[in-house]
Amino acid sequence: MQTVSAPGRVNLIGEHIDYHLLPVLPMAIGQRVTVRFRVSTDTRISAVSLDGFAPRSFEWTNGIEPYPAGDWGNYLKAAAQAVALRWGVHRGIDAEVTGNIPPAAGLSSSSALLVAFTLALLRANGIAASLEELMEILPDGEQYVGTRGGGMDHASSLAGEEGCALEIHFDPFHVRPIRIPADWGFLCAHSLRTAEKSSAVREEYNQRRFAGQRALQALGFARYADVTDETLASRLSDPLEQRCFLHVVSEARRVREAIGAMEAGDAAAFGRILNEGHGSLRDGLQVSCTELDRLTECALQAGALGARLTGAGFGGCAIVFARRDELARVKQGLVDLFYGGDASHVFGVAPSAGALAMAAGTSAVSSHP
Ligand code: NG1
Repeated sequence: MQTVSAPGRVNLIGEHIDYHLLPVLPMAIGQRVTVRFRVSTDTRISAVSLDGFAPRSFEWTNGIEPYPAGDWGNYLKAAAQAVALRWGVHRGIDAEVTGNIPPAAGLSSSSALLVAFTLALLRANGIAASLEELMEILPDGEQYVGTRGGGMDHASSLAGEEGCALEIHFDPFHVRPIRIPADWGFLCAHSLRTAEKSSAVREEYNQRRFAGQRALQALGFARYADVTDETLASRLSDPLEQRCFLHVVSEARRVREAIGAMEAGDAAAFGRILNEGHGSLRDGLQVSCTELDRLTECALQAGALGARLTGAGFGGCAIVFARRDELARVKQGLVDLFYGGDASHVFGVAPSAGALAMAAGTSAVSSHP
């Protein structure tokens, strides 16, 4: 059996802007999806889940029909389809899949599955792929399951570095690890509302993306990268387009400011930027929910320097930021204020190595079948 694994991520700042090709600042986390596999003698791909999902098995062809929406097997098919489009159909695998990333929490469990399964298929067939090549196929691969998302999740899952956040640029693609000050700490806290991306939430997500795109066109720009003037929002007549535009342009500014604060070790400024980001997601883009709003308020009340929803929103997790020596106190405060004493929904997250670094030395995807 061979093994590959890919981490989830928390996005520190830069929400709902990766699909507009603007830079973002996530970090890969310790929680991961792991795929153990044997190479098949033919083109059949089979996977059992150790986490309770039904086994899936399908023929690897150039045009794979999806399972019904919401089926976990679609991420396996998305991986096979993405590899086939670029490298053709090869030998399948018999795989065992397991993970410890809370699902539907905004921590990219689905992208981690897509990344891990893609790496497994590549490794099974001795195909070496670079980060750049993988970034050409994976975000599109995700669209196989219906989300018109960006490339943040795949880039951080692949290229994360221990102890670092990852500044990710998409136009053109490149990444820059930024060391997180050693005395900074992060918690991930679940809002107790699941963010189910495969259902109605997917429509909401796509609607924000398209409204942001229409706003850009209405103002006569080709790329968000060319826009920094937030006051242009007032020229838009459609309220949704106006709110999306303002969020996107101000969030891009916050990413730049947050990187500056991180490099300067200015924890207070970093926390303020996270809080401002949550406000924009709540009031501007309107992708928060009452649970996430209350959770972030409780975190600040408990002594956090910053707290914001992370990921697509509509439920899922918040990222809570504090100095490391304050983290236990903040966690206890949250447990008391938000969770009524139950500590099982809040956990520490540490900046961890991505899938490529985990297989460092050689290449995650170039070992032999
Ligand atoms: P989640 O749903 O948290 O994995 C989604 C998108 C990201 C990004 C964020 C919002 C996918 C796979 N992921 O993340 O690209 O747009 O929402 O910032 O579509």
